[in-house]
Amino acid sequence: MTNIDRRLFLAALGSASLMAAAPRAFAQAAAGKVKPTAASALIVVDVQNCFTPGGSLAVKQGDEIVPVINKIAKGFENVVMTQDWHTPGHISFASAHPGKKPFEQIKLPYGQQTLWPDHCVQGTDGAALNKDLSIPQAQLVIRKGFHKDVDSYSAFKEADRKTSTGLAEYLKGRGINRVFVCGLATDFCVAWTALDARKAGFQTYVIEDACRGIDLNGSVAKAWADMKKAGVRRIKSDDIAA
Ligand code: VGL
Ligand code: ZN
Repeated sequence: MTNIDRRLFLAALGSASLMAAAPRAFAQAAAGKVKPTAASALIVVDVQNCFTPGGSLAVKQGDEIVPVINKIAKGFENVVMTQDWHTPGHISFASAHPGKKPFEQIKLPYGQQTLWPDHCVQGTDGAALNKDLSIPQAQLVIRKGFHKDVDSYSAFKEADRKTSTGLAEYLKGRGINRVFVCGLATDFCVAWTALDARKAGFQTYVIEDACRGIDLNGSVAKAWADMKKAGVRRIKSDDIAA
């Protein structure tokens, strides 16, 4: 048999006996679904009360991702969650800068900083994880943004772009080489986490229907463009094999 013959033969086999024998497995392979393994981790970013409707920095429809994430998480042995965890009077709060309003920008020693309403203050109800998240196997909750003078959108590196949260080291130490990122908000903590995951050498997927964005001046479109350029793979929850 030539290679072409073999391919035709296999294609014929696939559409007949193989599909009849194992329709589900075949459908998944054919659709190119990605299957989480023991070397994969799901990173659930900032699904906290402040970021869902009713919260102080509410992301539109932020609560709609909770059932989607719960469903995806069932396929993952390894799950890490993050929690934005600011000091009172944190440098990222507009209230810490007299005369400034939320969503304005300022220049800080480490670069440009968007100012936010007070949110996710350590130990408050707003900083708690959404009560409907149901991921009992989650192994680690990594808190970030707890240095008063430095913000941290990324789960890996603080906004000074130097200080590590320890997450890359943790994941690598556990033999994980592929991460799937979801949560809030697409254009800030999710995108920065995905971009830093790429920089740290992880194969990186972002699950678009398990994220929602804030969208300041086109920041969601820009985040997707930056992620694409960095080699982040954009998928939907349906692309993950159960
Ligand atoms: C976030 C703004 C400020 C986020 C956190 O989780 O995306 N955004 N702090
Ligand atoms: Zn924050």
